[in-house]
Amino acid sequence: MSATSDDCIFCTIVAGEIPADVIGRSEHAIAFKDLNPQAPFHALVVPLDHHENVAASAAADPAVIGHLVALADTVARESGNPDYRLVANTGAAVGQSVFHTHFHVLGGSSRMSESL
Ligand code: DGP
Repeated sequence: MSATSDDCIFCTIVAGEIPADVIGRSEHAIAFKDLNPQAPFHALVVPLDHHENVAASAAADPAVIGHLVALADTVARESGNPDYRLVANTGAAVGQSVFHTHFHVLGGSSRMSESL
């Protein structure tokens, strides 16, 4: 377990070292718009602490998953998307490209969302 990872793009966003379109924060997590949106509303919710995927975060601190879901629900509702999908890719073979735990929050057309 480590709080941050030097070569992790989401750790640099959490640290404020590179810009992101931040739409929500909590004590444990941050939410920002995905750089490459796959749905009309596409945000990422990311824990402040670095782990490589949701399972690793859950193993280290099960409560963090609840914090992520709560923030996802808040930003989805605040953006006018009370109906949404959460996607957590786990492993490169299914498309995970950033190895810092995150949920995709997808609102709007479900057809577009299926590309994830
Ligand atoms: P995944 O493939 O599940 O690991 O999703 C990673 C997502 O992260 C992908 O949809 C693109 C997004 N992403 C990658 N780099 C950045 C970045 O620097 N800023 C933002 N806002 N999103 C990023």
